[in-house]
Amino acid sequence: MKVGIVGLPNAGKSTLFNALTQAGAEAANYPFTTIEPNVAIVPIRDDRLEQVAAIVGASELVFDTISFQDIAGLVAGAHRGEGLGNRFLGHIRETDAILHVVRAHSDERVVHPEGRVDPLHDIETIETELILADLEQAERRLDRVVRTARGGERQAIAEQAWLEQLIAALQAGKPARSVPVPPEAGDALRSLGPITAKPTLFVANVDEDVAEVPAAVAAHAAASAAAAVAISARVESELGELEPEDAAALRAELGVAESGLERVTRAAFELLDQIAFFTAGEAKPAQSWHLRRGLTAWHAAGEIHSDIQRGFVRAEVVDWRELVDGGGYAGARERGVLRLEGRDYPMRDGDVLTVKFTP
Ligand SMILES: Nc1nc2c(ncn2[C@@H]2O[C@H](COP(=O)(O)OP(=O)(O)OP(=O)(O)O)[C@@H](O)[C@H]2O)c(=O)[nH]1
Ligand SMILES: [Mg+2]
Repeated sequence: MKVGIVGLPNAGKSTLFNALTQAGAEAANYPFTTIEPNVAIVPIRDDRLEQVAAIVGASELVFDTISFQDIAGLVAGAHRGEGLGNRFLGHIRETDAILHVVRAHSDERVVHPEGRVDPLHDIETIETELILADLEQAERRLDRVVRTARGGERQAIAEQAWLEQLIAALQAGKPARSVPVPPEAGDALRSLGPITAKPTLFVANVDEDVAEVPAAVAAHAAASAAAAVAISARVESELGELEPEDAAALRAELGVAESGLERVTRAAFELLDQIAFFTAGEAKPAQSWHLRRGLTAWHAAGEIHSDIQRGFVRAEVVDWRELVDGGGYAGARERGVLRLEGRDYPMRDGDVLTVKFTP
């Protein structure tokens, strides 16, 4: 899962990025990778997988990962190349979701590019830039598609119609997600990658002693089918520098049970409608995976390996808690909680899956 971070300059993007990355590094003894200084792949630590691994005697833990891409702040005019932000907009076209950091803390020592703290206004500034950037991209794409459509190719004709509708919507200040792609247009959405079609998570960067998302931000998120969480980037980055036990103790004192990384990951899973499932065996790695809700054991097999999907015979499925309570696979089988399922079984969050396949 790839998440791109956007926001105004000084909103707290890099502070949050660093905190998320550190939290990932500390959450698991896992070599998180920094591909570039501003891209981090962070393990999604999952307590359930740890318990499953222990009960089946797995050799190691391999957590599913989430990647974050930090970009420079966007300013008004970014789509025309103002500031540094424009250069980075291209990087986030390939992400699955947008994490929009908005300043909501009142620390006067931190300069606000427009000299006042107004989260809703800031959100609108960024959203306008993203819409304009998508507009420019869509117009460029239309030029190309029109030529193919003239040749009478059906998919290009459908794509052209969609692009024209999309351009009109963007010009009216509406996000790309408001214009659904007709099935005849095939991969049009993926090839354009409009930023304003991506699911969005707002992170209100709040004062240390605030736990709630500002009302205006919450209302805006609700109106645009987005999610919102309140996080103090500063607190998270300070916690990230402590030993894990000390950080946990301090968190308990502050009354925030989950780390910023856990909250962001949970919100991203919900936003993208993903579930987690596990694979684990004795003396083998125990691993966590994600899958879109509603997809089947056959799709899950494909996540693990294309050969396993191709040779799919049946699935053995057990809920992680029942596996742990049963003391492992043998116990779970005795209790009758280890089920045989076919390829169409819809996977559930927390399922432990073993695929039987013919190589
Ligand atoms: N008081 C307070 N200061 C913060 C918080 N988060 C970030 N800051 C400060 O705000 C300043 C800007 O933070 P960055 O994380 O660099 O902001 P950014 O969004 O990455 O900015 P650009 O990269 O310029 O777009 C730094 O001095 C941070 O220490 C916070 O939660 N509380
Ligand atoms: Mg930054």
